[in-house]
Amino acid sequence: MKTKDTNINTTTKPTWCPGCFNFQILAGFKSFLAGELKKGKSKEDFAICSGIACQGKIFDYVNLNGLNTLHGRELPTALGMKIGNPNLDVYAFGGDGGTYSEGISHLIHAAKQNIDITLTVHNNQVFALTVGQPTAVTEQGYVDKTTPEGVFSKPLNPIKLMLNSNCSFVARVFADVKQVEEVYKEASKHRGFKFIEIIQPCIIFHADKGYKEHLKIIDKKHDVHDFDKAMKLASEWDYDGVDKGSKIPVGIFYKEKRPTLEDKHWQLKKLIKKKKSWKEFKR
Ligand SMILES: Cc1ncc(C[n+]2csc(CCOP(=O)(O)OP(=O)(O)O)c2C)c(N)n1
Ligand code: SF4
Repeated sequence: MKTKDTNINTTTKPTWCPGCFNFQILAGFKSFLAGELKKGKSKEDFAICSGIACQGKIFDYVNLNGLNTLHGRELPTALGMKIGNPNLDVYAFGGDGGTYSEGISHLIHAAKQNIDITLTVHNNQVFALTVGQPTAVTEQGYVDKTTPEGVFSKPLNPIKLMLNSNCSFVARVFADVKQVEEVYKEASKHRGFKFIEIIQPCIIFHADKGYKEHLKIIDKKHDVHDFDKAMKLASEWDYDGVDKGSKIPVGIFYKEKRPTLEDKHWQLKKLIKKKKSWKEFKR
């Protein structure tokens, strides 16, 4: 049942560290949501899910239906929600630890199958909730108690990974409320798997390494449908720190219109077309 309730705030007091960049992501997402509700969507059109992590607490601070699921399993949960009700706009939130380590196979297959959901990865380059262990995207040389001699391997480049996994919407922004709101607005116009990575420094275990000063907003003239150009842009920053001349492209790298997983299943297609739930399903 749809209601006219537009309150997206909860009464839960955030337990993020004061100044944590997750607050910017939360504010950007809420601004976007408020805009959608103003345009006529209702809260029941949305569902969210997150896992166990610092970032996963976002679930507690947004008053929408959803699930706080297992660490790194946001995507299978989101897929279940989408299949359970294909008319929902499903937003999954993961950390770089959960998404690029424990959940990496889910990520690749969600992109490959072009499931019509939105994934936000809060990338602070560490497992923050468990006190700062390196993830697949931590820079070389990073030292913590588990890795006293420093990370020796090069970080994964998730933008390249997503492009190579046939992801149909690939974007990266910095944890700045305006950038976050804007990227959600753009993503909401796209049908298919929307990958949004947000560079989110963790002020306790992985503070901003100067990234903010090196951001390069992707030129409006960039052809978002050109795969090779997207790859070239993705190669401009390898997540391995910054030096004087470094540029970190932010914005939309790539977009492609192609059938979604839902399009491949006539039952789901029918429910979407008729805006019906499974309860009302007729052959
Ligand atoms: C399958 C599984 N592996 C590991 C853990 C322990 N664990 C819980 S939160 C967490 C760190 C989360 O890091 P990340 O996903 O990067 O998010 P952040 O806390 O940095 O926001 C870990 C390792 C778990 N709960 N379940
Ligand atoms: S540990 Fe880091 S990511 Fe977690 S709440 Fe504190 S600043 Fe944010």
